[in-house]
Amino acid sequence: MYPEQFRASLEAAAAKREENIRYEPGRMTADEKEAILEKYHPDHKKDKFVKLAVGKNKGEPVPEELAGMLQAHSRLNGNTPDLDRPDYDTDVLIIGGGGAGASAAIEADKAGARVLVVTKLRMGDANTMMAEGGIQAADKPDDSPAIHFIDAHGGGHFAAKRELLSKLVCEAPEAIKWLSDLGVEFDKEPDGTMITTHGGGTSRKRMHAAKDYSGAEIMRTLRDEVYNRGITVVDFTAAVELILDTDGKAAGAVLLNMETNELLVARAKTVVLATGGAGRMHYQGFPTSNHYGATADGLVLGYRAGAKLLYADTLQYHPTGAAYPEQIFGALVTEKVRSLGAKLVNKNGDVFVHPLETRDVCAAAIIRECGERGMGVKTAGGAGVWLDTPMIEATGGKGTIERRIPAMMRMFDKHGIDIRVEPILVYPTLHYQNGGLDITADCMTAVENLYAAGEVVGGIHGKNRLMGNSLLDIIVFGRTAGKNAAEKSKSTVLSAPSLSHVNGFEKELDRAGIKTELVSPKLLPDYTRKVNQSK
Ligand code: MEZ
Repeated sequence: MYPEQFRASLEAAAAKREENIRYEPGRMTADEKEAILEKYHPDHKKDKFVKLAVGKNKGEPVPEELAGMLQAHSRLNGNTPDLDRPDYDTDVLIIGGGGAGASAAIEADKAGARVLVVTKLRMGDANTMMAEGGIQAADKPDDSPAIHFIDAHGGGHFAAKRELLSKLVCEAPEAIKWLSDLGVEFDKEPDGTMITTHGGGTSRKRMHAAKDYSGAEIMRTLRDEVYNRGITVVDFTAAVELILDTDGKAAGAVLLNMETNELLVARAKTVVLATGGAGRMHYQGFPTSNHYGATADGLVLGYRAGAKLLYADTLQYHPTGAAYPEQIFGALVTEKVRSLGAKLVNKNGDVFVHPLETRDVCAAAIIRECGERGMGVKTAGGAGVWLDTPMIEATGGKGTIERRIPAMMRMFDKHGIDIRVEPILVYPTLHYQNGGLDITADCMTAVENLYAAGEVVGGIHGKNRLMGNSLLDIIVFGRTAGKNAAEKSKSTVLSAPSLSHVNGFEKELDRAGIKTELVSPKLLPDYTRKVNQSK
């Protein structure tokens, strides 16, 4: 039930619904897209970025909040545990318990390696679990990996590392089969063929989904497989520094037991960073669709150890985060809602953008509508536009919402809003880190024996990712990282373990004149209310 203040606008949207259903909004030209991004997309707010003063990407801009973490002090604060007496000794250490970490663990275990997964929350507490709308793969007769490549490359502003994107799209059909064989229940027609839909920027219907909880279904299956294989998982244990050997190869990590604050040492022949994204950094004050632990930890660990970043200045703001009610502010409203026919309309009920423009363009259009144009619906937290969900029932038939997006229906129903009859108020929410650690196609970073997979990686999607290509990349690159880390561990002979890179980084901060009290990695967001101490 919406409050009275929205009534006139809701009535305007309802009055124009029939006309809006018939109306086909045009797509923007390339020039129009560039112009709207430049003016309204948060990535283009130059004053919100600072140039790094240390490390491999010195001189390059990153969000100011990220710069704070990349140029902060080590949590060890000179407190070095005894590296020669490890608490864990393994072949492959996997840091992160989301979809990429789980995929890597399964493949490394299959390859015969001893595997240890550490995760700062619980296995599966990850952005994978929060993904809703689906996973892309070109496995229908009218589609091909080449067409998938063209869609994703264009959507990412032709900035993707071609070898990474090519691997992503070519291995996508096999990734779907792997997941299906493991037990993921994808939506199917009665004859068993996969149901596929469009996402923003796709020229073919290649989104495979498990209703609107695709990520949860995938994570459930991967987590079961990890446990069924008997892989060792240590929950509530964060990595706070990587350990290198004296030759500079990755050789393990210093861990922090999040419950006891005890420091532990894990020795490993190879390490896979699968720490996920950064939504809880709340760049530029945006709300986020991300899980509680998404705090850019992997970027910090990798950067301090000498890995390179790629496109760390590009973030994805999902166009449709919930803008009302406040209890779910920023929560993901899946793009599948638009794939099924809902259009975006302003406070007067007018369609102002094609609903399946790429995410960056769509988000910029909403920001413009609510800002400069003054056509947003005012809320306590700012403004939003309507995502006209009743259009789905009107075009797809009664019952489509309950059948295809039941989680959305439930999320709003809890707050007295029936999305079958009333639209949803939305505004962009911080959703994905396009940039991250630079890797080769075998998932190795610039640090030998340090692999990376999943959202911590940059360059697979260029400067903007299409829907459903992230659930895909955690599988494709997670599996590759696991296989390669296991293989490499067989021939790896480590020299003495060392944290000298941590001391070296501290000296670099000092030489650059950086004065900060911040320590990193952040590990968890801080939502404590800051009270004015002088009162
Ligand atoms: O890939 C994503 O980010 C995704 C599937 C999100 C969504 O809108 O459902």
